[in-house]
Amino acid sequence: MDKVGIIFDLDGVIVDTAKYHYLAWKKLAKSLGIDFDEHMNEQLKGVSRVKSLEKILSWGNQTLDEDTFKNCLYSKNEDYLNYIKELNEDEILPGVLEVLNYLRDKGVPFALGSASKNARTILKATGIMDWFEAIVDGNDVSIAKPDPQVFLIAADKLGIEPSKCVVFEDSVAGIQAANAADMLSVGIGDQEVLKEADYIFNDFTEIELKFIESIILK
Ligand code: B16
Ligand code: MG
Repeated sequence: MDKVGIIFDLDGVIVDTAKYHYLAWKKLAKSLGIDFDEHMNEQLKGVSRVKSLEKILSWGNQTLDEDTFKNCLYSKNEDYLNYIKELNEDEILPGVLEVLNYLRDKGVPFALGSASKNARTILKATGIMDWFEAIVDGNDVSIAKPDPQVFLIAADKLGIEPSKCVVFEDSVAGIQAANAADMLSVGIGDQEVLKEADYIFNDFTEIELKFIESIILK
């Protein structure tokens, strides 16, 4: 049997930082006079910072000059960093540590595959950075999800064939990226939103260890 590798998305999968991205984007959109709701936010999950701002501007039929665009990115990130400045291990989502500990016990390697340029800050703050065999984040990729690049680099760093990797994701773009990488996709969140995933759970507390066992033995 070939070895299996697991790749975890970060925001919305390991930690509930997706809500802070939402609040920071909402504030920025408001400052530009653009309405922004949770349905729009769903389309930004897993999407890079630059692409997210481009989408918000297109929804508001607006364009910005280069400097203002950069200032908006900066101020959104400052707000986001402000929200996460007191982040600690208590914000790891329920059920996640049980799964990570199980994988560690079984010697199954796992990697991070996140679009966020703040991923390392978050992993450090939550104390689980060293648990990951490989970390691939927004600083390492040139093409954002739904392109499979982030997960393919993670598989390569783990030294495991893409078809033997399993991805846990909360975003539509991330599920599409995992599917495009020929990986098994596990959606964490709403059934309707993540319908392209191979398996879907509301959250990690719904995932039984026998499911994890079944995917690592596949
Ligand atoms: P940053 P993930 C993604 O992280 C978020 O889902 C998305 O909302 C965010 O815009 C993107 O990271 C970039 O984040 O501004 O911190 O670089 O879900 O792929 O872990
Ligand atoms: Mg995510």
